Amino acid sequence: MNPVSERRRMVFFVGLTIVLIVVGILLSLRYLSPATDLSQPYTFATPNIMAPASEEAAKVRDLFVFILVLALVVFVVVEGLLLYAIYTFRNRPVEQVPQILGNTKLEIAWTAAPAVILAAILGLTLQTMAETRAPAAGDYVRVTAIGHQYWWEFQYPTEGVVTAGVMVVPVNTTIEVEMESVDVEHGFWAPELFGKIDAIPGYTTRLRFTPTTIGKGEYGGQCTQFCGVQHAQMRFSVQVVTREDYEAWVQAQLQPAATPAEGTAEARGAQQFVRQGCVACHVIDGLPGAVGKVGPNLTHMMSRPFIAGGVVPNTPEHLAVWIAKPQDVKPGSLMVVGRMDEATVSDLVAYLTSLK
Ligand code: HEC
Ligand SMILES: [Cu+2]
Repeated sequence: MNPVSERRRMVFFVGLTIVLIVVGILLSLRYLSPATDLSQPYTFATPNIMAPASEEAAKVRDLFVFILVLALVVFVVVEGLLLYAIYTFRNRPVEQVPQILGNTKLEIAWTAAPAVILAAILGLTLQTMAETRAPAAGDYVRVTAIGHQYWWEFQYPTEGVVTAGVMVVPVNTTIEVEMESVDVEHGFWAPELFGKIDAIPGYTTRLRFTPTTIGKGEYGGQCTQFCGVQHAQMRFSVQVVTREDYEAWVQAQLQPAATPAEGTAEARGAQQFVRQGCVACHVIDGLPGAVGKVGPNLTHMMSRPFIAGGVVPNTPEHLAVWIAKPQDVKPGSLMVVGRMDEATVSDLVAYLTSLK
C-alpha cells in the first residue's frame, strides 16, 4: 500500500474513534447529570479505608499496609538495581565491557526472594480472611442485605424489620450479613466497616463485621459491581448507634404506619397511594393493599436521611420531584409512574412525610 492511502486510512480510523468517543460521552451525559435542579445528591462522608471503624476493617487495613510497605521496599530495591545496571553497563566500546556469564547464587536469590515474599503475603491474607469471615458466635445481629437495581433492602430476620438504604446496627456487636440479589450481580462495600463482597442472584454470600466506634455515626457504602445504568447511584449507609438506640430503632420500625385522620391531606395522600398504583411496588404496613415488593418498604421512610440510593436527600421538596418524575431524577430506575397533577403529588408528599 502506498504511504498516501496508508495515511488516509490512519486519519479515517483516528477520526472514527474520536467521533465514537464524543458520541459515547454525549449519550452518557443524560445519566451523569440529572435533569432537575433539585437533584443535588445526598452527600455521604467520604469513606477512608485507613480509618477503620470495625475489628474486621482494621485487620484488612493492617494487611493492606503490610503489603504496601513490602511493595515499596521491593520497588526501591528493584528500581535501585535497575538504575545501577543502567549506569554501570551503559553503552561503551565492546572491549571495555566485562563479560559475565551467569551467576547461580544470584539466580537462586532472585527466584527465592519473591517466592518467600509471596508466601508471606499469601499466609497473612489467608489468616486475615479466616479472622474476618469466621461465622459469628454468641450474641450477634443478623441482617440480610438484598441488592435490587438500584437500591439495597435490609431485612432483620430475627427482629422482623424490613428497611432500605440505611442499615442500623449496634456498636460493639458482631453483625452477620447475608447478601442476596433479586436481579443481577451487585457488590456490597462500606470501606470503613468491611471488605467488598458480591451479592449474587440465587446464591447467598456472607460477611461479618464488629463496629468498634460510633465515630461518624453514618458510614457510606456503595454497590461495587456494574449492575446497570444507575449503579453509581446505588449507595447505602450504615448507622452505628448505641445498643439502647438500636433497640429503640427496632421497636419504632416494628410499629405499623398510623392511619391519617379523615379529611386531611395525609388521608388524601394515602388514598392516592392506592389509586396511583404505588401499592403495587411498595409496602406500607398499616395501609391495606400496599404489598408490592419491587421498591423499598416505605413504612418508616422518614427515618432515613436520603431516598433512592442517595440520589437526593429525603426532604419534602425532593420527594415531590422524585414522585412526579423519578425518571428525571434517576433515569433508568425501576420506578415508573403515570402523570399526576400538583395537588396529587402534594397530598402524596403529605402522607409520605407522616411515615416517621
Ligand atoms: C413499578 C414499581 C413502582 C411504582 C408503581 C412506584 N414505585 Fe416508588 N420506587 C420503586 C423503586 C424500584 C424504587 C427505588 C428506586 C431506586 O432507588 O433506584 C422506588 C422508590 C421510591 C421512593 C424512595 C424510597 C427510598 O427509601 O429510597 C419513594 C418515596 C417512592 N418510591 C414513592 C412512590 C410513590 C408515591 C408511588 C406512586 C405514585 C410510587 N413510588 C410508585 C418502584 C415503584
Ligand atoms: Cu448494584
